[in-house]
Amino acid sequence: MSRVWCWLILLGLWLGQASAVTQNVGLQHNNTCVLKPLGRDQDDTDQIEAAIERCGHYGTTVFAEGVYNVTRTLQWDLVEARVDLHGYLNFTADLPYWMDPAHTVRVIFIQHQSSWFVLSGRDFIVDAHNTGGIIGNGQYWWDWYGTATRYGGDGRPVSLTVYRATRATIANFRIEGQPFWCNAIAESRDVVYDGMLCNATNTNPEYFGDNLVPNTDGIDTYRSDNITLLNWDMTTGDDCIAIKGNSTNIYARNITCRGGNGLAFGSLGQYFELFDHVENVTLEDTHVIRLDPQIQPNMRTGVYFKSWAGTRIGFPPSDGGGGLGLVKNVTVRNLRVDNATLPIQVIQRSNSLPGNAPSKLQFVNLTFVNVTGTATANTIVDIECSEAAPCPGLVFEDINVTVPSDESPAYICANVIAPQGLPSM
Ligand SMILES: *[C@@H]1O[C@H](CO)[C@@H](O)[C@H](O)[C@H]1NC(C)=O
Ligand SMILES: *[C@@H]1O[C@H](CO)[C@@H](O)[C@H](O)[C@H]1NC(C)=O
Ligand SMILES: *[C@@H]1O[C@H](CO)[C@@H](O)[C@H](O)[C@H]1NC(C)=O
Ligand SMILES: *[C@@H]1O[C@H](CO)[C@@H](O)[C@H](O)[C@H]1NC(C)=O
Ligand SMILES: *[C@@H]1O[C@H](CO)[C@@H](O)[C@H](O)[C@H]1NC(C)=O
Ligand SMILES: *[C@@H]1O[C@H](CO)[C@@H](O)[C@H](O)[C@H]1NC(C)=O
Ligand SMILES: *[C@@H]1O[C@H](CO)[C@@H](O)[C@H](O)[C@H]1NC(C)=O
Ligand SMILES: *[C@@H]1O[C@H](CO)[C@@H](O)[C@H](O)[C@H]1NC(C)=O
Ligand SMILES: *[C@@H]1O[C@H](CO)[C@@H](O)[C@H](O)[C@H]1NC(C)=O
Ligand SMILES: *[C@@H]1O[C@H](CO)[C@@H](O)[C@H](O)[C@H]1NC(C)=O
Ligand SMILES: *[C@@H]1O[C@H](CO)[C@@H](O)[C@H](O)[C@H]1NC(C)=O
Ligand SMILES: CC(=O)N[C@H]1CO[C@H](CO)[C@@H](O)[C@@H]1O
Repeated sequence: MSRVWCWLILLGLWLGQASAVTQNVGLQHNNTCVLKPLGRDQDDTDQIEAAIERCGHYGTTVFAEGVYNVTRTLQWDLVEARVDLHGYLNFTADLPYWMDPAHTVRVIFIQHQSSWFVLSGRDFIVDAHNTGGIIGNGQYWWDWYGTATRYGGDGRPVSLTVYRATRATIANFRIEGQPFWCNAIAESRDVVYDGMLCNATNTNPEYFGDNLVPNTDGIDTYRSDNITLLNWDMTTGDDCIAIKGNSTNIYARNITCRGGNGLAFGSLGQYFELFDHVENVTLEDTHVIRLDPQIQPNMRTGVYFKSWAGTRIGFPPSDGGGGLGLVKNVTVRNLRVDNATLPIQVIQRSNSLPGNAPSKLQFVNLTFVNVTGTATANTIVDIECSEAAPCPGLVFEDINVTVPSDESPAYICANVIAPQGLPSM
């Protein structure tokens, strides 16, 4: 017997449910599908697909609490729909299966990243109520690689990919143990994430003291406009938020980054044939926290901007460079760093070798307001813009970071165009 129960509910009840959310979801249909986990050793993938097929357009899908066994990719096309994901989608800990390129999808253009779960469509809400989301079985993946080098685009799947989505909300979502990037959003617009937890924490003592979890970025944004990130708690070994090419009108507030590389813009300029345009980004009330070094030794930057050099070396996904671009009007306000290595950085030579041409990708009008906390070294601001594209319009206001007591704070400013009346540096 099928464990998917679908039935029609009264319009009044539908309105009652819809009013609890902030988005305008249409009312053409009113299907509701309810699922519960099939239980031990059963595969839930079929019933999940059937429910989304039936209720993913103009309907509601309710997952009861519990753990759902997912054994292959999920691609949800949602239109004027709601999903209440009270439980967890457990993507099997079967690395050889997922690493077979035939078993994931490659909708993310940049670095040809792979995905096992893709949300697309328009006017939808996925609410995991802080009791559900994704189990990524990350420990299995991290142990598998151990300290071996990983490569971007090698097929490790992004946990939650939002692709070609418009007017969507993802709420109260938990991702436990992302093997690779926790989230990616690509080719989407008008999307709000409110409440997101990602946790890549190694618990295997064999690797204590190592960063076993590289590439476990909180989110990468690409070719997307008007994206809001609220109330995020990220434990990672890499970038907490990575704003990549053609991300515009991005707003983030109340973001906690535990371990990793902090807030990132980039890398940009990896594709020599593409222009990376980033404009209107505000990140506020962000907090970067160093973890126990046995668990995560890395807490590199508070916020940093990175571009590839002007010379291309190889091709993406792993290599590249030589791309043009413009990043303008970025505000980072109320950033607190707890023992970050370097609170603020601009660096334009990812992967660069001596003698490579300087980057022509330019950073313009970056504003830093109210940056507080502690740093583990004495350089608290390191701005190394490219001599081929010096940075105008940098503003620093209320920067108050404490350095180790026996040192005095230092600043590096290279290729910065000073405001009128002051000498450039
Ligand atoms: C998931 O489903 C597969 C296929 O039926 C099964 O072999 C496996 O034991 C299930 N896993 C869990 C955790 O139930
Ligand atoms: C998720 O599935 C894996 C097997 O793929 C299993 O080992 C693990 O216990 C499951 N997690 C939960 C919380 O059920
Ligand atoms: C940005 O997206 C939000 C959420 O979908 C929407 O309410 C808002 O109108 C959008 N802003 C613009 C300028 O389109
Ligand atoms: C992340 O997971 C680790 C290990 O399970 C746990 O100790 C830690 O409290 C979790 N962090 C958050 C913020 O939930
Ligand atoms: C910030 O986000 C966290 C979840 O990461 C939440 O628990 C907390 O209430 C939020 N704080 C504010 C002021 O909204
Ligand atoms: C960004 O948008 C511009 C203008 O539409 C386009 O020329 C460029 O190729 C895009 N870059 C990327 C990385 O998609
Ligand atoms: C800069 O971006 C912010 C939003 O992040 C916006 O409110 C402001 O109007 C933009 N300023 C300019 C000059 O475009
Ligand atoms: C940036 O914000 C300004 C002010 O709101 C707006 O005029 C401009 O169109 C925005 N830029 C982009 C790329 O959306
Ligand atoms: C930062 O380092 C200081 C000095 O080593 C230590 O006392 C403090 O607990 C650290 N804070 C965090 C959040 O790691
Ligand atoms: C500066 O940021 C901190 C949090 O990082 C906040 O508590 C404080 O109120 C902010 N100060 C101002 C003047 O906004
Ligand atoms: C940078 O900001 C200044 C002053 O706010 C403004 O005049 C200028 O047009 C901005 N530059 C760009 C490239 O947006
Ligand atoms: C009460 C109500 O609006 N019922 C509608 C539910 O949706 C079906 C189509 O899926 C309509 O035929 C009903 O009128």
